[in-house]
Amino acid sequence: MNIGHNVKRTGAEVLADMLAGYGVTHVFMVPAVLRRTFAEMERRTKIARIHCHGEKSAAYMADGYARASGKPGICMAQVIGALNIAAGLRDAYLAHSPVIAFTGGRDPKTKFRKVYQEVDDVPAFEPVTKFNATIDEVARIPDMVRQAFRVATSGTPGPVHLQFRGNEGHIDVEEAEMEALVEAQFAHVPPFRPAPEAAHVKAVLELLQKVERPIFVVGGGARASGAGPELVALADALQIPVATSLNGKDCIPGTHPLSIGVVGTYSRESANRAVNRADLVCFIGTESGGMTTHFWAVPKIGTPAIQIDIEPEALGRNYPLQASVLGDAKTVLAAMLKLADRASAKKREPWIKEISALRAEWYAKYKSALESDQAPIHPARICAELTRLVPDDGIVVVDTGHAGMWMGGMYDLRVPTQSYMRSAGHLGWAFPAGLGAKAACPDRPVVCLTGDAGFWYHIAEVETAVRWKLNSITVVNNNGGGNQSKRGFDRAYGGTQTEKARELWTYNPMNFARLAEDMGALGIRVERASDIAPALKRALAADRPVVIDVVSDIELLAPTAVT
Ligand SMILES: Cc1ncc(C[n+]2csc(CCOP(=O)(O)OP(=O)(O)O)c2C)c(N)n1
Ligand SMILES: [Mg+2]
Repeated sequence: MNIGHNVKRTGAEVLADMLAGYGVTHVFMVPAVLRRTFAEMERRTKIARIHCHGEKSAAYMADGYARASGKPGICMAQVIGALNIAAGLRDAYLAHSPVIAFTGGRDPKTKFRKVYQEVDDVPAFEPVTKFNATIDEVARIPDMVRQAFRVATSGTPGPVHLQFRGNEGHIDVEEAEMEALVEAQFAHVPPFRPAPEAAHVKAVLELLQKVERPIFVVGGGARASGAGPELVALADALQIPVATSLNGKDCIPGTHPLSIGVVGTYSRESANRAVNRADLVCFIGTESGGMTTHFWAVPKIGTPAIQIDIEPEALGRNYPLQASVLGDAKTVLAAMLKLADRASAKKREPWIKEISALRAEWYAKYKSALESDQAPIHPARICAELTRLVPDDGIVVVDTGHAGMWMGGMYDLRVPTQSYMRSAGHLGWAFPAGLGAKAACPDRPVVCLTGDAGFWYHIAEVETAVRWKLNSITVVNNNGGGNQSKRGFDRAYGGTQTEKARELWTYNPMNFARLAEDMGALGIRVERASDIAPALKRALAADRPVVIDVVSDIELLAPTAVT
């Protein structure tokens, strides 16, 4: 595929030109890898080379960049950092985020001779990538990099790993007859919008229109497709309520009367109740995995189901289906909307009344928590303040554990222009991912919510944020420990854990505002609930990265899923 022009170019020149050609604005890395490429980037491109404090956070930044922009995020490490990068790809893999990792790797001339720092890293990338390959000849850079972008973005998106020959990937200094090739279509998700079969659209629509209590369960596939507007239009037209997975939360604002919340394990009670009362569940762009279905209890296996997905293997994986549609979510929903029989909505009036009641019940049940002015602060109040104050173009980035539970359940997006991204399971993901999101979308406010245990993981990246003016706002729900572990240790001790057991999940008290200030960020310590709003307003107006350290109640546990 490489077209020779009798002009030799180095791998570094070609790689730098290709990345720029694909619209890459930032790469995230720890040296030393592809050094010549970095020199060429400086000479030939405007790409920012974000030098991080660890390869895992570099991978998380690339992931946040990708999820915020839909463009592949690039991270890099030399051979000794390769497994740190692999560890960081796991969340991107679970969340179907198009991250491309470049690492240095073994040279055939010296392998098996105990070369400094080397092990065979390639197998470790196998379970966390869609495509895991080596570049052993410099002339292969153009076609392999094109393939990396193609795989990362197409179908169900996901991570790709390319290992460049040489401890530091220094194959890039070699020359070959080759040119930089760019396929702009694969510079973003989705590169294709496969149209559905008309008969399948009709079948699914007929089933939805016939029943009285249908519900949409919408996931990250709909998010990647940008299907939110079509989803909301179809829900409105047919009067079908919408629950989302955590990954699909920003497909519909929480303020919409048909939005019933996040369903599954880290969920909102009203969503689980609604899904379990439905007479037909329509999965859209969701794997119907354990987290979204609370381990297949919501809905119960056997509930009539239909499914829309871009990946044929996903259709029917966990629930036997009455009908299914293969295609891009946005395209499929637009096709359904065109054919929708609005008159069929009438029979769902009682169902929609029930949905409204479930919504109202939920807000009434948690009103006191959402409005609590207790000290130490109630985490639900943090969520409510964020609902109120995240700007209309804000990107909210949320860690896992209790952060994911509180925000998944208690935070509402107010308008369709807000975005929501969450860790797919890794504690510590959110803060660096928020920096990546800010790199990708410098004009949008980025507000991250993390627990203190989550923040500790990559706290050094505050310095990176300051150095690169990645002015995100990080709200730390600081309760002095990883209190999601509290329930688990109570169980392990057969009821109530010993006082000594707290050493397993608590830390020394810490003032993160002060630490952040020392690294050059704006640090704001908040000890009273009424001070959260002024702190957020100040943060939104600041021209520095901000850490808001909210002192919260270690005894408060997020509500668990109902079935
Ligand atoms: C990489 C990784 N290791 C361990 C865990 C398990 N885990 C989930 S939540 C949690 C503690 C969370 O503590 P913190 O971030 O302070 O939030 P809190 O529960 O205190 O609100 C741990 C250790 C995980 N999710 N990811
Ligand atoms: Mg904590």
